[in-house]
This record gives sequence, structure tokens and C-alpha cells, in this order.
Amino acid sequence: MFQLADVEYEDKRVDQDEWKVMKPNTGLGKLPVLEVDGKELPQSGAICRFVAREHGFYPPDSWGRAQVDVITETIVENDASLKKVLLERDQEKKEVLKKEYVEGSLKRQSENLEKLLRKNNEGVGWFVGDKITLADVMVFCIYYDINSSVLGKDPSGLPNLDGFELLKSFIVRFKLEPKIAEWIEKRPMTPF
Ligand SMILES: N[C@@H](CCC(=O)N[C@@H](CS)C(=O)NCC(=O)O)C(=O)O
Repeated sequence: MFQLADVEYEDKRVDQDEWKVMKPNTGLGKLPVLEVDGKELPQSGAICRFVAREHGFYPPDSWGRAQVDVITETIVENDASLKKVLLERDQEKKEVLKKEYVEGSLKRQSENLEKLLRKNNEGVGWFVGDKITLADVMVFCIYYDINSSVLGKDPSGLPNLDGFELLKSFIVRFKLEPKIAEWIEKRPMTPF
């Protein structure tokens, strides 16, 4: 969102050794944390909503803002099952969990997101209204960066979303936004 809104920011990543030192002095002992004017804001959901409010990624009307929240909640409700897959270290168990996730909660999530996308401008634009909102940013990030590690990627780096063509074309559309394309090129690539 900072990138899209032309806001200056520092994207600071830390390695395990740095994190050991930082953790005891970090608000709730977890990352991410957003630092604004010397103050720390923890919790990714609170950070996303704060940045969205500050920089115009929530619609001006209350109903529109609620529609954005519907999308973000549709993503967040899958967090527990996604986390189970990502944190499993035993490869055999991981494959079983992956299959369950892809065929269960991820499939339901993708169906619901397509339903919601189709309701707005026949699904050819953004999730809510005519401008990019927090909803679009969250859907893109979760599919492009996280679900793609479970679904696998096609040769152009997009998540394998066969059967979900509307969602797939949304991801392509968002990735082609010039400021997003630039950010994908220049961002640091670390697991966290
Ligand atoms: N509810 C928190 C969860 C934060 C969280 O679990 N962060 C993990 C990384 S994804 C972390 O800091 N792990 C390192 C640690 O616990 O020491 C949020 O959404 O920000």
C-alpha cells in the first residue's frame, strides 16, 4: 500500500540472529511491527487496516468499508489451516495437509472470492468499487506470495489456479499495475 500510495517507507527484514536480540524489546514479541513517528504498531491486521485508512485503501462510505472487511475476513478465516500446512516439517504429513487444504478450505475460499469479485463490475475490475482497496492487496498477497507455495506456480510465477479463471485474471491484472510490477522487481526476498 505504501508503494501504491507513493509513501516513503523502509522495508526492514531481520534474520534469526537479529531477531533473537530484538524479540524481548519488540511490543508483543512478534513480527510484523509498523514503526510510525517513533511509535510501534504490532498485529498484521491492525497494521493493514491502519495503513488502509491513512492512505485511501478503504472506500469513503461505511457500506463500502464493510465490503472490504468481508473480503479480508474471507482470507483470515483460512489462517489456521494454512499455518498448519506451512509449519509442518515432516514432508509426508505436509503433503497430506497440503492436499486437504487445497481441496478443502482453499477451494471454498477461492469459490467465495470469485463470487464476491463477480458481484462487482462482473469481476473485471477490483473487489470493491472502482479503485484498489485493502481487499485487492490482501487477495493478491495471500495468493501470489503464500498460497502459491502450496498450489505450485506456473512458468510465469503465478499460482496454479486452474478452475478459478476469474481469480487468476484478477491476480494478473493486479500484478500488471505499474507500481506493483516495480515493487515485485525491487523488493527483498526473504521468508519473513
Ligand atoms: N497475530 C500476529 C501473529 C504474528 C506472528 O505470529 N509472527 C511470527 C512470524 S509470522 C513471529 O513473529 N514469529 C517469531 C517469534 O514468535 O519469535 C500478527 O498477525 O501479526
